[in-house]
Amino acid sequence: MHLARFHAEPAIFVAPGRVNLIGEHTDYAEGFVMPVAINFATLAAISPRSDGKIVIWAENYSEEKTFDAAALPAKGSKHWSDYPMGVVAILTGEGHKIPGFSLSLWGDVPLGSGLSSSAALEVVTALAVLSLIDASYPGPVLARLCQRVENEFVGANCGIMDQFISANGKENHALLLDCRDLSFRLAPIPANVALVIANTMVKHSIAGGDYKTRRAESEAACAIINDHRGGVPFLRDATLEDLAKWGHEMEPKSYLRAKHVISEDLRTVAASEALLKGDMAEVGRLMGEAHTSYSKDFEGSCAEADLMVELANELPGLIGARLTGGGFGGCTINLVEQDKAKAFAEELGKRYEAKTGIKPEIHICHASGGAHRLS
Ligand code: GAF
Repeated sequence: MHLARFHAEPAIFVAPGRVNLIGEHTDYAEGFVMPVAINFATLAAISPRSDGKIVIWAENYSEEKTFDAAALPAKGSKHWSDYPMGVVAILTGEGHKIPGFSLSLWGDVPLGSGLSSSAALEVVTALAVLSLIDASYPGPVLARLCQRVENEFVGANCGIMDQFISANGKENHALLLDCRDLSFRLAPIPANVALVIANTMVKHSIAGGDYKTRRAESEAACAIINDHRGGVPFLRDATLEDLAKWGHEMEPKSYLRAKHVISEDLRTVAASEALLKGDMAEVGRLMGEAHTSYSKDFEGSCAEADLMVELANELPGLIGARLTGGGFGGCTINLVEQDKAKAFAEELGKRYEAKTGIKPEIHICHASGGAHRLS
């Protein structure tokens, strides 16, 4: 594809999407998350050009965009090219001189489904563009740069989770990340456990107002605790006792958002310990609690996702189910006994369609490695 279009042999890179097992809306509160890189990914093929242009072909949109490498846009324009061009802008801001190049992009991470197609696109572009100038960064630093693409160029106020797991995921493992210092530990996912991802087909976007509102509400609660006892710049530093003491001073919604975030951090660390011990029943139990908290206290779910979780809980083989990602739609993650996964996926799809009239996409996935060069 790249060779035929640009008449140049490319270097090829891949970066995965992700599913988060537990730890939702905790990353920007400097808390804990436990995502997994999945076998849906974005590929980038890159070759240098000598005319000073940046030409990007997006196979999924059948669209080509051309930019002048010497006159980069300063901000996004709500177009898919914001993600690759945001990477170029941030790397330029870091002092790299990025020459002209041709870039071909293709991906199978379902778009707008909460599986981090945008993070995969940023990370794969960063690897590709850095290869042009013989530069590289350690995975955690690369993730921070790509998060800045979202925050500073695209205008989405997200945390570090998605870029981090895309850059640093490990095959057959979940990654418990401390979003404060970016230290992490890997926990193996047992071979007899399948990751069944069920797309409600309700579109999800973190650029939308709900993500921002929830973040602001939880941060308002944090400010109240911090005013009382100091040392609480983020909800990561708050406790349930703090909430019990000062919750009555908070707007009711802020209180509930903070209750979710503080308790979610506790659940996420507990789930990682359970996973390390191979205690899958406990992991599943915590995922169930996390969904209830996400839905009832954080109000980050939607009727379709709640239904998908409820239906999953009726089926044989389920270990744990919850809505994954930024919320208000997208996918649920179901940990399912491997030998029951196929029947589980079929039955879940049927029952969901019967109740909603919507045909869901259900995928049996596995934990993949992080971003890397293919050739
Ligand atoms: C989205 C964001 F991009 C992440 O940073 C994270 O906040 C997540 O929503 C919610 O846990 O994926």
